[in-house]
Amino acid sequence: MSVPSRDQVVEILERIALLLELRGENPFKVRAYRNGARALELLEGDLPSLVRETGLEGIPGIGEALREKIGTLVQTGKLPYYEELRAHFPPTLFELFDVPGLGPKKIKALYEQLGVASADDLEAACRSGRVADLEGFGAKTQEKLLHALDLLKQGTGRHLASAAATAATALYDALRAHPDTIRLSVGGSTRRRNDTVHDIDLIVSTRQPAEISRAFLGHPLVTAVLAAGDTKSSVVLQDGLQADLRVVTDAEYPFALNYFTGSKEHNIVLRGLAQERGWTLNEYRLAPARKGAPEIPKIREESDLYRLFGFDYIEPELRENRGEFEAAAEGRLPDLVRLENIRGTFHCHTTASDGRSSLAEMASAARELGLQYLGIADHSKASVQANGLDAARLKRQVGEIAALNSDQDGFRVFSGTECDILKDGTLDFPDKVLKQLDYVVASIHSSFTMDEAAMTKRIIRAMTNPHVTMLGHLTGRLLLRREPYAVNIPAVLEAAAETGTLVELNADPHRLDLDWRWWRLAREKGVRCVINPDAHSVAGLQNLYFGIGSARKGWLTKADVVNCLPLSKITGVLSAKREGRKP
Ligand code: DGT
Ligand code: CA
Ligand code: ZN
Repeated sequence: MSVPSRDQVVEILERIALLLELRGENPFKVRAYRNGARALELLEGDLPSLVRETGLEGIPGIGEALREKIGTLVQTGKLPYYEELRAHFPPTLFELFDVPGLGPKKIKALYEQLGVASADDLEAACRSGRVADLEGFGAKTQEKLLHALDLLKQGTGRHLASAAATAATALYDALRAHPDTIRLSVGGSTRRRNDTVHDIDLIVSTRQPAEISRAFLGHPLVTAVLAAGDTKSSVVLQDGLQADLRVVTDAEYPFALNYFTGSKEHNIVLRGLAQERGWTLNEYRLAPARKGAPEIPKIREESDLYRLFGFDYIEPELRENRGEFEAAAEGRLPDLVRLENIRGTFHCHTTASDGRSSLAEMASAARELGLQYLGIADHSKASVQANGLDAARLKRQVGEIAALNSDQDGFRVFSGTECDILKDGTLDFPDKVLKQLDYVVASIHSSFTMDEAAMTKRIIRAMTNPHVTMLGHLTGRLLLRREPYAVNIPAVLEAAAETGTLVELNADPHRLDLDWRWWRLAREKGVRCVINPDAHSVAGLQNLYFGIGSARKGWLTKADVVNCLPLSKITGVLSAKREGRKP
């Protein structure tokens, strides 16, 4: 059984509310589900343990009927009440939930007044202009919806790395525990730590292929079987992710692992090198292709394969045919940064703005993770939608942080802000406010549609402020949802190097911004990276894992990432720009 995450339970409650509304049920009942969803979002602690220990008793906003349903969901992974309710509607209706800008109210209007029950219906209705005529919509909304649908289509079948990682880990753990598994690995784009994933690949070696395949097909995450065989099985998981399992003998394993890790471009180069020597390389073996071909030594591991061709071991993240072979041949592959190297992090939110965990909770969670420092950067006042802090509230927070630090030893909380960059490139706080902080993250949260020259100028102007320590999520992209805004990235990197501004690798799996492809250029220009989780809760600190994946894909080492520095060294980095030094 797989335990649904809190977000999934919240989403199901939202869906129940909408379905009840569409069925014309009692508005109080509808509201009970919506309120329940809100209450659950705000609840602190781990949901399954809360259910186990308290049965969710006595929580405002969650009545008895809801308690029971949430309990069933959390304990069994299923809710018959919801399944039954859902059966009354076209299954495509839920596609509308994935369209950015559509909430339950708008979905109800579209469904009831225009009969829109799928993403395709919505597109047709927008194209015919009927959506604009609906009350509460208008031409502008219609246009935005069309654009959102377009983005969704491009992303069809792709999933965030975080969704893939969760599912891949569950499948991996189940197969790892199987007595017939010899060797096992996740492969494909998940192993290469790409930011989005089409499907999950798993590679296993065994003497009992039928047993292993049966275990895979029977996994509770599996909702449909696309193919079932002794060498390859394909399934669809909850959330629509697809997963492929390749079952091989242990002798074949290093070849299968290497092939199904990819990338395709990387594989093609290796296969070409094999051909040059008179061998053929495929997913099962390396074999002589002609008489008199050189003898092939025993290959037990992937590293043996690389060594055979004169390469150092190439980490999966680098296997994109972007120079890794040349570097591996010359012994100059970077020693990639690892999660354990991170000593602290910046750009975290608390309940003071739009976070869900308090300052004290964030600090103790960071400590528990073994970090030496944590930077708090709540939103500034221009981000009204995120309950941004004004100067007075910020000042109070600085006081709270000072008090918190007074009884910590060896751990420090830094006071910062995620300060909005206004339209003209000035900052949302005057220098006299920024000066009181340990550091400043400057980010764009408004006026996304400027042209490239104006946007570039805006960002560069913000970086010339000596108090701006780091630039937050440089392009503003939301993976699979929102394109980056138009900005000249090399020019911004140039200015970052010149002004001594750090550039964030925002580790939120929705962002992973700046994209991994830019970090080699950034490094060449002398820009230093800071990996930030943009955490909005204690759980959000785990985002660091995804940031590390992108940093590794970007060839970054521990020395390139400032938050690998210990507490004793990081303070000097934070104050460098203000003091006219390079960080
Ligand atoms: P994605 O799209 O996120 O699933 O990306 P991958 O890289 O996981 O791609 P996938 O699942 O289609 O295939 C897994 C690996 O198998 C891929 O990284 C390289 C290998 N592969 C797949 N098709 C080909 C091919 O036509 N030629 C070669 N040389 N390798 C292939
Ligand atoms: Ca794949
Ligand atoms: Zn932000």
